[in-house]
Amino acid sequence: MSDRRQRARVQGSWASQRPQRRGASGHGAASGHGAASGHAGHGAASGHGATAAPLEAGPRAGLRAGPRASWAAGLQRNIEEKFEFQRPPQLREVPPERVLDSSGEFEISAGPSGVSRLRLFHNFLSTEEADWMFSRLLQELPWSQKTNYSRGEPYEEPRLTCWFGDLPYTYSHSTMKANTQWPPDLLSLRLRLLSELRLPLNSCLCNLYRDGHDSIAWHSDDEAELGPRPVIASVSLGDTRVLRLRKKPPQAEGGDFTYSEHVRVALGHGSLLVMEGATQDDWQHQVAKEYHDRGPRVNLTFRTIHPEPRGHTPGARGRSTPGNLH
Ligand SMILES: O=C(O)CCC(=O)C(=O)O
Repeated sequence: MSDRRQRARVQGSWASQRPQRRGASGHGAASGHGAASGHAGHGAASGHGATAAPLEAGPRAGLRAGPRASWAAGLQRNIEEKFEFQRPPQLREVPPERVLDSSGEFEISAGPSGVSRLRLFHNFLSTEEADWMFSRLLQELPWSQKTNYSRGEPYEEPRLTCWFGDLPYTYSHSTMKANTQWPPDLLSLRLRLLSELRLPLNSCLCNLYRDGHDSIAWHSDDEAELGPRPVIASVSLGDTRVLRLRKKPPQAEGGDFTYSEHVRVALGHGSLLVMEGATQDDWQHQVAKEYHDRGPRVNLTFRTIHPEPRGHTPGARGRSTPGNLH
């Protein structure tokens, strides 16, 4: 018998074999098996038993029935295995990063601590205003490198900073002294923000990223002197850098940000980003180092510093990334 015909018969026997598994010895089965068993050298009746046995009695019966029946039984088992549906394990997906590229108001989360909101104004300053402000502030501000502390160890913050405000400001276990000598350009920008945003911004942390290697690590602006639900109004000048935000994971996840939501905003020359609501409670942000050329960038983060009821306690509540390493 040709191999093809033989396979057709074997398959036919399987087709009629199925009902028998519940105990019936149907005629269709007998005729099909008769032909197959004839080839194996048995009578019709024994042939029926021989092909039925491997299906019901396992591999030992297959041995009795000869190699072909055993092969058929093995194949039948494979077919049955194939049809067994197994639900794939539920894989937890990393949420895609949300990119904010147009000006507007964005609710980035809403939870027990409230709504976290970003407001982005790409052209808050005209190019002319931004160019003027950038060249003036780059030259005139008293930039210096701050020494921070992580687990008691000092490290140089990889950017230059200066501080303006009636009160001191402490972050990363190092204090910037009160400084009321506002340069006129910075003061006029603060007054413009006061009138346009109607926020009592009384202080400014100025940051200079000299090139792509300067950065600020993941943190929240959540120090005690910023009070509850701090608002940060951040004006950028110079080269574009990317600000990333990541949602703080629930406590049960033990500080693992793998599955946290992420938001990305490119902050260009003359842009204003306002972070408000629960953003500092529920999210962290960073400006990461970049490995291609970046020119200098000045970032002015206007904020409201509150007098602390029991006087200033440096680092009463710290930035929330342990170590805050860069
Ligand atoms: O440079 C920026 O855009 C962010 C600065 C910042 O997060 C900070 O100084 O707290």
